[in-house]
Amino acid sequence: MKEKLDQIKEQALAQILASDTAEKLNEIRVNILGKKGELTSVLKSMKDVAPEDRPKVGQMVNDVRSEIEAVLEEHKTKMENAMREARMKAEVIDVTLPAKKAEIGHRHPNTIALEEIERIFIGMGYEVVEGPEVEKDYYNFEALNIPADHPAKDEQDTFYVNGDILLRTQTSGVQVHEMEKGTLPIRMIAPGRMFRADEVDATHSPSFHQVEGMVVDKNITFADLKGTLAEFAKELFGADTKVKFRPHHFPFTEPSAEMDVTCFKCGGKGCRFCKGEGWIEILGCGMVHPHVLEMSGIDPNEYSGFAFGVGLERIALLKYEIDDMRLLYENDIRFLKQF
Ligand code: 2NM
Repeated sequence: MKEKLDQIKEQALAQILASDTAEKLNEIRVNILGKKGELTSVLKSMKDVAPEDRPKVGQMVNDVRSEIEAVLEEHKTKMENAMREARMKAEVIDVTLPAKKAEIGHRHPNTIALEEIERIFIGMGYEVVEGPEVEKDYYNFEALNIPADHPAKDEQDTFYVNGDILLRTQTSGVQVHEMEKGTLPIRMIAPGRMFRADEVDATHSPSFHQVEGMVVDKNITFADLKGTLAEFAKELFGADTKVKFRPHHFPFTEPSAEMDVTCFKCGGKGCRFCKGEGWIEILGCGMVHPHVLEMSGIDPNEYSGFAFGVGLERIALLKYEIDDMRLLYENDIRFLKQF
């Protein structure tokens, strides 16, 4: 009996020391100490032991059991410690490593210019209004005094969804929508994207942005237009900026003009930046055509208005001295971060 117990013990200890996972240890525990385990079966065979020897044998079995349990427990603790240590080693943080930089973006030059323009007009009491990029022919052309056979429609007869619906070629439709609401007076700017069938080069793109503006009220005159746009130019390009208006033609305004500002590099003397002119063209403007007011339900005998349109990219290129419009559309963060 003693040999049998010793053999069980030796075998158990060898198995325990050789096992390297909690599962294996548990398996050993069940195989030896469990209900159907080897040691338990020795207890079950006690009936074959002489009654006077039973206490001694029982004591021997219990001793072996205790010893195996102790070694099991000890090995389990050792294994757990080793595992924890390995995990800690794997999780070590090297605080001397350079941190990962969070790459945050940068506002686009267009956005910076737009926010500046919005700030100026909001300061003068204007509302910022947006409208659809996909527009009806009526709002893009007809309501702006550009009927189907008008020569001005030719060059803007560009991206059509169908015969009646198109990608807007100007943001003026937003002004028409606003006039149709019939709430007067109107003081608004309409920034947004527009589309023309232009080839890509340093100064052209088939998709670009405009900020148009419009005021409609009683007794609005060309003097209001001049005062407002002169103030706008001073705010945008500096207090010393002077403006000049040259006659022009737009179908939706009468009279119409283009506005130049004194070159903010040379102050008007003429330099490379303004190509020796001293002046830089920045926007188109005019008094809203009476017929345009009328078509949108406003009585031109009671109300008058002025309107203007600025190319946003043109302002961004000028203000930040960027010499190629294509740079604005590449979204290279190294380029954008300069402004
Ligand atoms: C420009 C130039 C001149 C303009 C006119 C209107 C409206 F809706 F009142 F008729 N909106 N925008 C206008 C006038 C736009 O862009 C160069």
